[in-house]
Amino acid sequence: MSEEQTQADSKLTTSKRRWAAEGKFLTGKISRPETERLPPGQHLVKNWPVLDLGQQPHVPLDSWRLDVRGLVENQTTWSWKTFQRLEQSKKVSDIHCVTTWSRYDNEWQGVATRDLLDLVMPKPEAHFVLLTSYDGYTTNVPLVDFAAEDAILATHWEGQPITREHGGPMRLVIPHLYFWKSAKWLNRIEFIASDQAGFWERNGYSMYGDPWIEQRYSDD
Ligand SMILES: Nc1nc2c(c(=O)[nH]1)N[C@H]1C(S)=C(S)[C@@H](COP(=O)(O)O)O[C@H]1N2
Ligand SMILES: [Mo]
Repeated sequence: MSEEQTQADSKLTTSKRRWAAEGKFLTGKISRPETERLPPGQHLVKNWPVLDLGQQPHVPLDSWRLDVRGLVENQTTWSWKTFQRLEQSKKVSDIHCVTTWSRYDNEWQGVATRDLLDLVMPKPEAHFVLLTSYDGYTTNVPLVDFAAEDAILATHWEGQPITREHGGPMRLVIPHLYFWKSAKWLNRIEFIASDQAGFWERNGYSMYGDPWIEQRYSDD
């Protein structure tokens, strides 16, 4: 059995595939971030649920790496030590999981994706980003969304190192898309010319994932 098949067999993964097939949670409403804070079909939580494929890799800091590859001027590998030397930013954002929970006012600290982009310099042909994590998870986003002003390669949440269950030592946060785009335990960022589906995107979920128009599933 492939690793992806093993991951895909967890109970939640099976349910999430079925929800995609049935269009579950779709309200047909549209709301706008300018006037409403909670996207359609979402409910607010105060705790922070853990969602993943069921394997939470332990990545010791001395073997942690971030590889940037593909269509960039400067392909780079950061170690934990060299990553800490990059400019540090703080961002506060709301997060929205496709399973319908949202959580407000999360304070993140780490490296703004824009600061990383300034260093690696995507080539003009680069239009999409494929993210790969230490648990084998993949997800895809357009480069412009990866480059959003509040997107961050986060090492801290509410002033504390991000715990292993939430994607530590480092995870991506792209708050304006459904949270499955925010890869935990991020290991590799590849810049590509045309869009390539990641794990959930091959399992019934949207290539883009805009919570404000309930873009949950593949054909929405
Ligand atoms: N590496 C990795 N990243 C992942 C996932 C995963 O299974 N593996 N799950 C995604 C999903 S579906 C969600 S909702 C969020 C959950 O993050 P949390 O567990 O910190 O709430 O992580 C996303 N990033
Ligand atoms: Mo999710």
